[in-house]
Amino acid sequence: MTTNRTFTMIKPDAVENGHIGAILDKINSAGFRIVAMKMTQMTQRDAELFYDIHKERPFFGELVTFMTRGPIIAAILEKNNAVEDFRALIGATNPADAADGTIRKLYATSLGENAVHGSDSDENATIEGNFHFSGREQF
Ligand code: FUP
Repeated sequence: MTTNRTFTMIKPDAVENGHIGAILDKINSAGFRIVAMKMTQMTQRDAELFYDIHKERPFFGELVTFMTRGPIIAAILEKNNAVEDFRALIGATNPADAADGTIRKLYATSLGENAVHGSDSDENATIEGNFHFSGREQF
């Protein structure tokens, strides 16, 4: 398993608000190489599976509704220490707690609509990348 990759989504709020370009610029400027990228829209089933770990949480329904309401950018990123460095770049889950200069501080609107996803482990980076990019694509 590679340990120098992470998986991200630019979520529907950030796409709607016109932040794709600015967020990709932050990602590139921080030294991440974009290995694979696409614009797509998650189905309800996709979102339920992707966030299966949260299915018992009270916000699950809202999370699925939000993540399916418009297109997202899904991407696999490469850099040394990718998972940890990307989590630092995006900031805390709640933008109110995110450090200055982080992507969520700059572009997220709320805890529920927080602009970007970043994998929380090497294992999940692989699972989530495979979820969005089929084995037919080579990268
Ligand atoms: P993160 O790893 O920072 O993306 O955060 P989590 O995996 O804990 O949560 C996934 C998504 O669920 C968040 F991006 C937003 C949503 N969420 C809520 O809406 N309310 C909460 O209390 C926690 C998470």
